[in-house]
Amino acid sequence: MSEIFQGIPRINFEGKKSKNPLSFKFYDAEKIVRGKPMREHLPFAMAWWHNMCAEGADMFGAGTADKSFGASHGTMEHAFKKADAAFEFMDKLGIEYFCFHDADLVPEADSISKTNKRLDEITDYIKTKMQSSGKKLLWGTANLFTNPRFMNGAGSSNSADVFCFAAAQIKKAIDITVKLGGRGYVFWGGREGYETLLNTDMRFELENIASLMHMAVDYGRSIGFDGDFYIEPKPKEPMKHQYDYDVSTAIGFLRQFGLDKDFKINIEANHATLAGHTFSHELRVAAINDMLGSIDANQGDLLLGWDTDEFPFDVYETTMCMYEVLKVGGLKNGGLNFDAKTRRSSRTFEDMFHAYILGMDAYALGLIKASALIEDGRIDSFIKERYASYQSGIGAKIRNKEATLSMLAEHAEKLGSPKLPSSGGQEYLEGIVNSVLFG
Ligand code: XLS
Ligand code: NI
Ligand code: NI
Repeated sequence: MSEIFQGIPRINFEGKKSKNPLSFKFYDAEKIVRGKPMREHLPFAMAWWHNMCAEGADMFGAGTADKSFGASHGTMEHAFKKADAAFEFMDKLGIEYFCFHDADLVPEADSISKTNKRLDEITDYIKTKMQSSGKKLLWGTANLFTNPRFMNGAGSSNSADVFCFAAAQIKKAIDITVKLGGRGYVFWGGREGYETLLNTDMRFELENIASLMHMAVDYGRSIGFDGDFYIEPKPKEPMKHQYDYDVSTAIGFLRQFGLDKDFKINIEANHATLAGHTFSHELRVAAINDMLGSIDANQGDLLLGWDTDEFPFDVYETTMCMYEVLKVGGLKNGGLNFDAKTRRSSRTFEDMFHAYILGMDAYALGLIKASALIEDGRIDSFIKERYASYQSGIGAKIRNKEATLSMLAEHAEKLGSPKLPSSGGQEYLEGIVNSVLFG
């Protein structure tokens, strides 16, 4: 098989002084951090859709990049070429995992059974490539938003036929995920949401989405899928309101419909900021609910109100992300999927490599710095001290659920006027972060 990314060598770690753009400055796969090699802390995944398919088209202009890989678009030959490109790409970068939608792998045929045959063919091929390269599938999913039939959503569609079509696609996407040993299956809401409440029965739609997810879980478990199902929250875009608005909303939904044992959350950095939260906030909400599953590791532009899916470079953000990940003891079945695309004018193959090197190095730095923050220990001890009034006396009674409202009122009466709480220390703590990052 001929080399696709000609002139691009295997990317090696050369250290922070290197000026070679095709080398890692911080990502050193085998380097041990907190007892584990970096590659285990950072299970990087390549997103098939942005990397192998997207050619830079946006709402205002056509594509600028050529990802035909020498084949014609819309053919199975192209599908195979994309697979060749994907494996060569992962190999050159030392990326262990990948993620896909069904529609990223093959062009859709005029019936679901013909599309499914194409999926069988391509996944046979991908499976052989996985066996010879050791690459693994992080998660699979179904694209239930691009085809016009999904204009009103999939599980939330007003058409029962469309609902069935979505079910058929999910069934096949779970089949191929299991066939390739995938560790996860994602539901990003796509068009599950509404444009106007005037035409929407919200309760009805939410119930239907939950039924579809229950059927997916039952089916997946029946064919031996023992990985995690994920919801990937996003507040808006393409719909005015997306039902899986943010982590809290998704967890509420999962608990309401009894799906919380099988599902975790796949958190995307750019979706967090679209929801008006920090990335860390979303990670923390998932973490405290034991729902931190996997991460779509991109970043947005705070001046743009949409999902720009940029490659992450902001080390402050990657540090705070890895801080949350280390605190929960790492991602179990999850990984760091670069659901990110190069900018429209970064149109060459070389740009794709620069982008992944940027993202992988940003996360390696984040890991190193987050680990240093934890070892430094000042933040942890500040937090412990901050809540010290609950360690004994009336505070301990509150924590142990031994207190009654009258007991507390009595305590308050004796106090006269309580002392003001201790300082929040924000500036002190921010200074610690900077000294660990740049000291
Ligand atoms: C879109 C989503 C999508 C999911 C997978 O905004 O991020 O790419 O990750 O369907
Ligand atoms: Ni996104
Ligand atoms: Ni995503």
